[in-house]
Amino acid sequence: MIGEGGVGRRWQPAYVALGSNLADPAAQLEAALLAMRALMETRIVTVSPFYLSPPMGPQDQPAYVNAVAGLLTRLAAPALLSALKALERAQGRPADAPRWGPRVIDLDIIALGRQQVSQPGLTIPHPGAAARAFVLRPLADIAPALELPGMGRLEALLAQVELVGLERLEPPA
Ligand code: A4P
Ligand code: MG
Repeated sequence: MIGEGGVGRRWQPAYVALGSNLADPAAQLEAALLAMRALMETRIVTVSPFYLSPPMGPQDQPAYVNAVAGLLTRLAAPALLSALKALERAQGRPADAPRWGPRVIDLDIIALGRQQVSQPGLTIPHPGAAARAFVLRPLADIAPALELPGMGRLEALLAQVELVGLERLEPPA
């Protein structure tokens, strides 16, 4: 049941993919994680290592730093999406940035509990997740036994993507 403000009663696991390729990408991910820690009705439980990954889409843009955060949230899917979009804007991402173009921060909901959501502006699991090594690899670091509803088990999905070019970054000392 969804209460006022999109807050559901039950805590659900959620996985959020983070990506940046502008203005010190690793620092952008750290800033987004800090902001996510302050989200209402939401706790960050775990964060994957950061990965450097070659750009998917237009190649004339810098490499990305990607990671996945594991959360527990009581927010319903639309409320979680608007909270994450607000964080993107607060971090300086223009609302009309080109698709697949460079960005200071991109926050995508990969999964929310066992939900399958398909509505204008929101699809869960994220439709791109199954084909993206820069999502699957960090996700497997924090949730190796996960199954993405309608897509399959993470282990099987991971076996089908090209991992070459993905470089795990050492955490800062
Ligand atoms: N949207 C629908 N479902 C979701 C969801 N599950 N989570 C809608 C988040 N958003 C969702 O997203 C466009 C719209 O998707 C949102 O308004 C939301 O309503 P966006 O983040 O505003 O735009 P975008 O990111 O430019 O488009 P898109 O299609 O989400 O791009 P991607 O898939 O995020 O790709 N290469 C590497 N190596 N690493 C990257 O992280 N990222 C991109 C962007 C391109 N190349 C990359 C990477
Ligand atoms: Mg996105």
